[in-house]
Amino acid sequence: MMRFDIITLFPEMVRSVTEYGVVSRAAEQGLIELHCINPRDYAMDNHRTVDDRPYGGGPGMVMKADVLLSAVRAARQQASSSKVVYLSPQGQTVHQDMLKRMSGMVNATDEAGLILLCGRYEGIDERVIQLEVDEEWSIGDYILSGGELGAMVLIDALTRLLPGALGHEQSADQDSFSKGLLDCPHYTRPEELEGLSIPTVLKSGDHVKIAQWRRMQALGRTYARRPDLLEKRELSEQDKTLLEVFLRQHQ
Ligand code: 9D3
Repeated sequence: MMRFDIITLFPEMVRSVTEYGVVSRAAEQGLIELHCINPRDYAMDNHRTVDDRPYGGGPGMVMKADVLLSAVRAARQQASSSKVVYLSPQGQTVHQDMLKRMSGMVNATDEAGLILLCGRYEGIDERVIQLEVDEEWSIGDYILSGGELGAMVLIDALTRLLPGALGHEQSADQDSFSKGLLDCPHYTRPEELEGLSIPTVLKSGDHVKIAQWRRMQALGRTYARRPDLLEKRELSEQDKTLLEVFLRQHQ
């Protein structure tokens, strides 16, 4: 079981990630557990204030340091073997391989989990990071309004990696990204759509040829669209030949 403790001012937003599809089924099966901690519940004043003005001035507000620290420590008490991950634009960009490493740890120990700290406003007091944050992660180079969508992305991507989360016919390491390549094209009925037919090999019934064709498409599309993914790996002789055939056919 993988446990997620999410520190957020918008718990209902984060919980909605468990309402659909793969993540919903995983939650029903008990493969994951979500616990939300709302910093507002740790605010001490009558107005339950969770933000304050930044020292040094400037626009925007900062999440109140003492309130957030109490919330993080409460989460740590409930989930003592979890790492605290702060979602922020300053973090290291999340990639599939770090998620695999993380899910591998959980699968091995069955007790690890994540405390996902979601910021709002301009961010959180730096001292909370110093005192309680183990890792700082970003989900990509674009600007979000807060950490919740980042936390939901992590919950979705990590849940898919847990044994039993995906249906029997699929598996996490059939996913194209875990092979480090983009996926091949997919087709279903009808056989002709507005004059467009399907590649004949897919109707040949020759499963070796079909697998070769799919591999060739994956290699060709990765070369054309994401050459950075190919530069990181060494292609086998067979993959090199398949890519050459693809490039000859597509010149
Ligand atoms: C426009 C505000 N910016 C001032 C220079 C800084 C800023 C503060 C807070 C930008 C974004 C945010 C909120 N973002 C997140 O909490 C966040 C995030 C993101 O924005 N991009 C990618 N990954 C993440 S994870 C959390």
